Amino acid sequence: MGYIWAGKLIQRDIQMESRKITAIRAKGILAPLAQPHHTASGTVSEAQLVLFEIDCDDITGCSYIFAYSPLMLRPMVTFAQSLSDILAGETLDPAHLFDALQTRFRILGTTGLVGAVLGGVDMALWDAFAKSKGEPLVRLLGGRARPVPVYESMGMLEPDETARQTDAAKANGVTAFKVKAGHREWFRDVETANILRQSAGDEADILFDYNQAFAPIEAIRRLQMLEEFRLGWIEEPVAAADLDGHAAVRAATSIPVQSGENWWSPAAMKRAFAAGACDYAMIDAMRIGGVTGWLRAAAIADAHKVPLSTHFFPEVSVHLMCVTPTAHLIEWLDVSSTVMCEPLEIRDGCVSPCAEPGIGVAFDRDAVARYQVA
Ligand code: SMN
Ligand code: MG
Repeated sequence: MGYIWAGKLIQRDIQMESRKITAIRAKGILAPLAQPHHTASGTVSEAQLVLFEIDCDDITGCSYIFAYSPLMLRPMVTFAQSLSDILAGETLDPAHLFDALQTRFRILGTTGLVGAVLGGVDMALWDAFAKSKGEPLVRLLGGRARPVPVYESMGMLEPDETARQTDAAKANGVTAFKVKAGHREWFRDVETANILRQSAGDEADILFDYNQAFAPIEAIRRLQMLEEFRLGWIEEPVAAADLDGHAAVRAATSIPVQSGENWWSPAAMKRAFAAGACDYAMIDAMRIGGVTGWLRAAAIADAHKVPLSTHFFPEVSVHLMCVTPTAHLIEWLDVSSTVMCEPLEIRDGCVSPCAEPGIGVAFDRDAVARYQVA
């Protein structure tokens, strides 16, 4: 594309405008976690990741997704690689391609494996697009990079380990602390809230995550025993899809209800808000539809003035939080540093977007070779 300026034809760098997708590579990784992450609904004991590298002519977009089971790695890799049949030769237009892929898989459905992989593709395409413009994603989206406060996300731990991990995070400037709760015995939750409040301090934000473990009546019963600890939120007290159950819990407790990591689209957020399911929202960049889905969800959260936090994927999420009007807290739960060239780091309780072009995801080749299983 060219244009006339001052009587001369200025030949724009058409390369910038017309990069085409030329290859999609996906790898399945099983990497160690610092420790198993126990929740009321199961344990995550390894980092089961699918790494994406999408070549767009001379630029490669990178991203990763979380598979939640080693059994999902090979099917996700196979599906990701097969998308080159659809995407090869397409121009690098991430939002357009997101909508085209959503339409393509509408009858099948874009949740689960399909939704996860499409979210990873979207994040990689936006990484490539930002690189093609020479900008970190936050700048490409018209935002200003800034430190965003994190919440330390801990598993279901013994009291002394809860205290130790809280103290370590506090030393790094963190002021918000989440634990997985929903122990079999109700009094262990009370014990956990007590130790967390004592370790974190009176001013800190202490957060509970029940990971969908209870029926509304049991969640309400337990929360009545926790009111004194001033929890900042109770996350997924009942099944993620039980919006009326969330609303019932919300009506019965003064503790704000948090939900959203299991929303597979901005429309799912809209339905939750319409049902009065939550006071806060937290979205997962993979599940919500990558960067494209996030931007649309952030607009819905803004329209409802709902504070928006993140689930996993801090590297890309921190760029997006800088352009999220109701940005709240970024989850800090490390599942990616073992395969990153330059892992994201907390400074003074915050993380910041990368300064280099893209989303800040680049894989360590040796680590990938060490942990690749699919
Ligand atoms: C969570 C879910 C799945 C694996 C680890 C942690 C949790 C969270 O719900 O909010 O991080
Ligand atoms: Mg959670």
